[in-house]
Amino acid sequence: MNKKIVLATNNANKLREVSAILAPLGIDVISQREAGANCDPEENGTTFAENAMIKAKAVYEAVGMPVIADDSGLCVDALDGRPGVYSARYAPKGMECAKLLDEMKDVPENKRHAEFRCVIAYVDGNSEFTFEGVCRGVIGFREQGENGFGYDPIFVYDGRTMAEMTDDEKNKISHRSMALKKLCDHFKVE
Ligand code: ITT
Repeated sequence: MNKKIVLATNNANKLREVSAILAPLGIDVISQREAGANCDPEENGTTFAENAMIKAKAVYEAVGMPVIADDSGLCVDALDGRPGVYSARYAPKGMECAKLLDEMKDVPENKRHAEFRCVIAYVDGNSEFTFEGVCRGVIGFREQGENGFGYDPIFVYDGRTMAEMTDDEKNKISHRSMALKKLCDHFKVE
């Protein structure tokens, strides 16, 4: 794999996490803005893979160098997988945890399982691939922790929310790191 890669995202938190995961492998992650792409394509797919591909292709068209995109979200068992691909649009930014906690206020502790899913799409003009990562946990009963973003304050993994973890701790177990590991395994990046 090319050691310089553009990340197709407007989400600064994803950029920080992906850069930190790939930097130790010698892969230099550039933001789409740094690469000169000002893209925000409509994510009208019905799956994480479709939406990840839409974003990767739009940025590849603009920059002409290898691109990865991340489409991700939270799938809650008790809500039949919602909010899923609509996670970013489920509530106004900063309100997503409160809304989900309210929707789940009557769901008992043993029925609060959920998973974060992430699909990384890779496009370089010759080939395109998608890689999926999953991280299972449970939805807590209140927001805890200050780190991370999105649903991290209510997603409990091994007794702590992702917002209570350092970036390094989250990056060891996250859906994003699992998907990126598959990408690296595919390209045999050491
Ligand atoms: P881009 O499309 O520009 O990459 P986005 O934030 O809109 O940025 P998505 O469409 O993939 O990205 O939506 C993902 C949403 O799912 C994100 O906004 C969060 O609400 C949630 N999410 C995904 N990964 C998460 C994580 O690691 N921790 C907490 N919430 C996460």
